[in-house]
Parts: sequence; structure tokens; C-alpha cells
Amino acid sequence: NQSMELSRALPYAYACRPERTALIIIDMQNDFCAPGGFGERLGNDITPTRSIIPVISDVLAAARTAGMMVIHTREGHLADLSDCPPSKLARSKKQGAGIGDPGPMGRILVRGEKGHDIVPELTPAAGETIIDKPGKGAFYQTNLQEKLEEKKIESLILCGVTTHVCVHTTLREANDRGYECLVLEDATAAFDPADHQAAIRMVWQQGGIFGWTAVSSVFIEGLR
Ligand code: TIU
Repeated sequence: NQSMELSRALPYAYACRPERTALIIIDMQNDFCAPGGFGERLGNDITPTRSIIPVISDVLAAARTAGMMVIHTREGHLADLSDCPPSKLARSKKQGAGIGDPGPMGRILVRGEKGHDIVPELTPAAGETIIDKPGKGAFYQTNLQEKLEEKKIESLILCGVTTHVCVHTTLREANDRGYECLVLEDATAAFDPADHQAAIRMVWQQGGIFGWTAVSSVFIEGLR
């Protein structure tokens, strides 16, 4: 029940109890991180989302060694797209990357397709929780909250993609539910670095309006 204190977090020191903390790795899927995926087809440069894979790999190894709860999320839809709002579907088609359309890794953003899979370097281990979500936030239309309550989780360490979209939406949902959240700034990325920077800065406003940020090494060293 010992508390871990990270004095080098921003906007000030972050404390959590590792056995009441979960690492949540958001949407590190081929569709956002691999050539030919949804992200690239939307016209984005995927270099930033690929570059964090080794960083997350180190964070994941540290969390596993510490016995921390690990959660992986995937954004995607049922094969019949019945869980995809017509607005989201229409806008994706307008961008030339229609959800459900065929692509080099199968149907875009559809469960069970290669594009929907988590990148091989970050494959979930047996016993880790996988949350399939139709939206940007990991709580919306999922059983994430139930899973966290089962393990009495009170704090969340967030990483993954993209910082300003799925990471931020999940961060905001979690913050409203009372979780103490830490975003790992070098283990999150956006296609445009300016979006990433803005999303990180927003966390610190008003004395940590959404929680805290830190670089991964601070978290990894804190666990040792
Ligand atoms: N996972 C996630 O962030 N989904 C997105 O659609 N991100 C974009 O930046 N578009």
C-alpha cells in the first residue's frame, strides 16, 4: 500500500499507490501507427505515432514487472457498423478514409481486421485487459469503469495515440470520474506535434485541471 511520489511531474508532484494504479495504453493500433492505416489515409504523417512505440514498450515492461494492472484500448466498430454514428461514418468518407471501406490492412477501423490490431511490439499479454471502444473516449459504451472498480483502481497512467483526441477524451472522462491521471508526455503523440504540445499544456491549467504529466523515465524510475 506504499505510495509512489513523482516529484518531477507537472504541474507539481504526482502521487499514486501502484497496486491501485492502472497503465492504460490507448489505441496503439496499425490503423494509427502503420503505413496504409486509417491515420495515414486521413492525410497524416505517422512518424510521430510510430516513434513512441519503443517508449511505450519500456513503460509496459516496467508496469508488468511491478505487477500493475495493464489495459489496452482499441478504437473500432462492429462489422455491420451498427455502433458507428452516421456522423462519424459520413465525415470519415468525406476525408477519403471511410470507416468499413477496404484498405491495405482490411476494412478500415473494423474489429478483427489487421488495421484494428495493436502493433506487434505492444501485443497484450495474457491476463491484460482489452477495451474495444466505438468512440474516442475509453469509457463511452465500454465496461472500463467496471473493470477499474473490480481492481479498486484509483489512479491511471495514460499513454498512446493521439494525445489531443483519444488520449485527451479518455483523460477527461477519467478525470470527471475521479481518477488521478498522469499522462506520459513522451509516450503519447499526435500526427501534428503542435496538437500534442497544446494537449499536454492543457493538462496543467488551473493547477492540473485534468491531472498531471511527466516523462516516462520519471514514471519508470519511480516504480523501481
Ligand atoms: N485514437 C485516436 O486518437 N483516434 C483518432 O481518430 N485520432 C485522430 O487524431 N484522428
